[in-house]
Amino acid sequence: MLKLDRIVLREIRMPLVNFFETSFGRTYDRRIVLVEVRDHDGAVGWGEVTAGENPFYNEETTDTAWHIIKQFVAPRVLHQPLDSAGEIRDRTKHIRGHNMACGAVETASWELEARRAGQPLWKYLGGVHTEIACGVSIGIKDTVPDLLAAVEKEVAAGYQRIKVKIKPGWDIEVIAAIRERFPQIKLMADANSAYTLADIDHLKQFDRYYLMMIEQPLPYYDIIDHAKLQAKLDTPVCLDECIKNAHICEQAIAIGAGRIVNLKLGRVGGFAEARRVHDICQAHKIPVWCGGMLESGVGRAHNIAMSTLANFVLPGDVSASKRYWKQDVIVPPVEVSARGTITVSDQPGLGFDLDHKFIDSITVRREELS
Ligand code: OSB
Ligand code: MG
Repeated sequence: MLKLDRIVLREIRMPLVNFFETSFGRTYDRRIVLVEVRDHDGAVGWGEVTAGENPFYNEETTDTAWHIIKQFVAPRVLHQPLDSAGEIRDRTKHIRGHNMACGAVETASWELEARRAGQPLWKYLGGVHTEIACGVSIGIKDTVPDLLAAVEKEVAAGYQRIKVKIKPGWDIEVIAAIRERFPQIKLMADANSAYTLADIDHLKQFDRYYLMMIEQPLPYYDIIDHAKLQAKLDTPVCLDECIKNAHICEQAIAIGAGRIVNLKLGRVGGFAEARRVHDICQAHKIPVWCGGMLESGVGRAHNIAMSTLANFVLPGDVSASKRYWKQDVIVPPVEVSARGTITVSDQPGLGFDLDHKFIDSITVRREELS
């Protein structure tokens, strides 16, 4: 039984240590909504809205998430007897889109339940891996030498796989330059929907560089063109933006739209749906890995927990706090070993302590919903 009697929304501001650029733009500062849920016994759980500041990755933003949670999610989950956090996705299903807003309340509620059960969240979710493999996502840089230096630094730090962002004009030559310098590394490219099927001959050139995969080359609303592209490419296609739920995932697999799935907790609306996507992929022998959305420590801790599920078999975009933040909102920050792994914590819930004083100091807006 789960009965929530309060949701606290906080917007925090966190400057990134380095700007992060994708095919849809550059980010310097994050505006993140943290969600704290409390049940009628006073147990607490924390979640993070993984939406960006602008509606460029998907339709959501920091501000739309605040609005959706306050006006539509909170009234559907507060003071209602729920079997468990696993029911929240269904309770908010009638909200079209806005999975990240719904997911923040859902993941916070799972964290609350895990704490109440005295279990680490990863165990509570059914996770099996106790050490997870980490890669990094490197944004578009001003110059190729800047990018090569960034790759060099992350390889030296021990990260197991390097992902670079690409877009038209920053693609084949860039990958060729990385391959020339680093012939052995596990390398992949993420286009964030910057191409269309008309670019098929251009994209074919990636096959020369034995990439692990190319991520979301085509539009965010498409799976059919991805299937046409995959049929022509040797490089495996990995789907990110278009996998919004288990149903679409099943259809994408059925038509051969890709061979790998980047699973993002917020994009699918929380842990319950993420586990369904995970299970479908596992049943079809499609490997999954955990994507990132430049999360603060709260979202990062949730990503670590999710990555312990059995079919997370490829290195994820879950990396050390210090790559993003001078100071993180959790203690200790997320740290990555010299062999590019994160060892899970045995502490109940998130597995990290929240730095409440620091969170208060960077909070620009706070609202209690009850
Ligand atoms: O497509 O995976 C993506 C960041 C913001 C929006 C979309 C994406 C990303 C990343 C960053 O690749 C992953 C991370 O380091 O958090
Ligand atoms: Mg992506």
